Amino acid sequence: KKYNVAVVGANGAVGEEILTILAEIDFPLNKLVPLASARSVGKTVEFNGQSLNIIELTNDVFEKEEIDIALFSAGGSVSAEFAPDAVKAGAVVIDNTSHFRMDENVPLVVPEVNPEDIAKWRLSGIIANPNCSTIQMVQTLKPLDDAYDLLRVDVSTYQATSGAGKTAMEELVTQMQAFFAFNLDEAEHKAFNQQIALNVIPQIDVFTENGYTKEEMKMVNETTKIMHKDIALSATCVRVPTLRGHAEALTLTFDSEVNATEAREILSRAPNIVILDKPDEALYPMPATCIDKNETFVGRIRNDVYSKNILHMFVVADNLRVGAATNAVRIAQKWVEMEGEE
Ligand code: 11C
Repeated sequence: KKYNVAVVGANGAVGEEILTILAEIDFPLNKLVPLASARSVGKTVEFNGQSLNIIELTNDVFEKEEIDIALFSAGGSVSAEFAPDAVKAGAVVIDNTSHFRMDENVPLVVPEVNPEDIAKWRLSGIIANPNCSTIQMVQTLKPLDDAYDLLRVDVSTYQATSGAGKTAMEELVTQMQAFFAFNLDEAEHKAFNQQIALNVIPQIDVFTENGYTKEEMKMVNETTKIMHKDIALSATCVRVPTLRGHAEALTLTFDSEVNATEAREILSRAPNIVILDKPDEALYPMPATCIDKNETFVGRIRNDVYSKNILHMFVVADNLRVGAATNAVRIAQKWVEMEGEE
């Protein structure tokens, strides 16, 4: 069978990546329908060497276009309004926003970690894609939890501007240009509430009552849901002046003794993980080397100096791909596989 696939937010930072990945892989596609708001009608998107006209996102477009799979990445309020229309039209929705993630009738899936949860899609017609910083982390946690029983995660992130969309990337570039024109002090900031050029901002999203930001609490709550386990987790999420690629420093506490060499071995066999860990050759993961890649890169794996049950490591992935588009497309591929078996 071949499928009619809609991409909602097709000209956004994640939407464009979804189109690129669908063209790169052998997805059983009958037609691709790029959808966006009325503002984008008249624009085109590139798909597989062709220019496709953007079609307006309306309540009845999913039915009209006979959509089987709808990939949403146009913001939570757009998903809230239009995902039910797609479901009503018979499509499975794979939603990249945070809107439905913690809904108990919506599976939250990272295919390398909990692919079996995709089978619950019929409860609501929706499968949620986790937050970018959660995805690369749980891909790394899962094989280590299986081996050593993970108790606690302490994570600090170094998140790229593209996590906040195209305009946020532009804001960094514009501020750097202002710096070279000697007027950075006068440069505007809208996407971030502080200057991002030549700075780091220890705030992503708004603060909640407990002193953590929403981004930090997403990492806590989403990890528990995906891994089906109450792992103690504390996150400090930080925006850094890069364009693409989120980095994370992880401190992992296990119920048993761990050995960094053995952990490296285990991770090297894990799906879609690549080890870059030769410190004497200055080989470790960095945002600049993970752009456009569909794997998660892990390095600096080392034992704690004081406790035999603690490991430290550094994890980097392309937030627009692994953290969003690639994960969504991998969910779609698994869903197609499961549908084929029914
Ligand atoms: C960022 N992680 O880097 C955020 C963006 O819940 O899908 C992703 C927001 C989300 O700014």
